[in-house]
Amino acid sequence: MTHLFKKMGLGMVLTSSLLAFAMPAAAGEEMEVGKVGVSAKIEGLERVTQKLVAPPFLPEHDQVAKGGPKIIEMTMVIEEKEMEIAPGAFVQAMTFEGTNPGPMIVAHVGDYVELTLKNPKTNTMVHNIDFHASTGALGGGGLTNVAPGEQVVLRFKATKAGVFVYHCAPGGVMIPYHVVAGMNGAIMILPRDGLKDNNGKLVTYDKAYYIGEQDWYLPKDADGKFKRYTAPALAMTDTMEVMKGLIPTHLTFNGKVGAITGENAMTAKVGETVLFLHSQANRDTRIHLIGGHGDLVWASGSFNDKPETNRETWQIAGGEAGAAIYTFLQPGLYAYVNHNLIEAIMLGAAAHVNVEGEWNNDLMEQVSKPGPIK
Ligand SMILES: [Cu+2]
Repeated sequence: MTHLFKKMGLGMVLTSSLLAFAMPAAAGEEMEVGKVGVSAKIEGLERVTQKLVAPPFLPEHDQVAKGGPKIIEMTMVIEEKEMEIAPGAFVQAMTFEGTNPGPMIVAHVGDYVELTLKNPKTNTMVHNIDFHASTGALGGGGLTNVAPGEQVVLRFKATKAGVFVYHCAPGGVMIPYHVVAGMNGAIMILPRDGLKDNNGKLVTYDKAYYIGEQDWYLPKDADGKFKRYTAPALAMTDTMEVMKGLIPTHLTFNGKVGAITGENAMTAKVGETVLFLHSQANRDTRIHLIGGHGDLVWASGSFNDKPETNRETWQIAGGEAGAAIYTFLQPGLYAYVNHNLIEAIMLGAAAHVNVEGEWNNDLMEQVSKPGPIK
């Protein structure tokens, strides 16, 4: 890594301690766990390849598992890229599969998730992945450090049902830096027999959406304009100064202010049940569907626990993903927001759902149009 930083003229900028953080030990150097090998338990299990898709969509999946546990294989390519997160606001983003958030992965309890993680040599940094859904070795982070030009394969057993964050965690200050550069996503581990409502009854959804909320910390120049950089390492010192203030300059749902609005708004029909999955890898949030409710809410994301019912707003802790189900009863435009409304409207944490169908006057009616006070 040192030569990479030098190549970018950073030898003078980075302190030696920062460089030490930037250079985690290679996988396997530090711990005597997770050695390459074949576990007898997985022999004979069916292997399926999951084709990952860009959020807010989910990969094809069964809500109730068919057959026994499987090995679910997928590949993620790490992409360092410049992204415009709001008009004129550019970041040196670090991503799984080129999107913020990274793609949603779906498996069932008992399945094995087998990820091939590729860090192309065109990248400049060491990356890895910490799955909050997994057990051991820093969530897999200790076994997946890959330098540019390397790939690694990690397999873990899905033992806990729920929605969980995954994120890059390559050591020291690189952990928050990579996470707030966009390098996070989520995985949903469904119970084999599907989701259950508060009475233990099977509940299914007609469609599902994944919203990844991201806090960004963009440095400004002397004129108050957002600064633009040419590499993640070059943006680091300035960005960390903003990060230390803990107040983001932007909050996005799926990588760009307004990403899930207009033509890209979520859609539903009256009578349809929609599962909303929401992750925030770094910072607390609170989700509200303006004009609707959370019929069933797993704010912590744990499907082992009974969902709460009829919530108006649900809090999702930083480093956690949550789930909510709502059956739409009225047509029209719904706003799906972080209900700190300053964060929603002024920083960007808002999305839209367009719902088609017939209006129900019993639920709401404009009895008389706005007019002069009588
Ligand atoms: Cu990374």
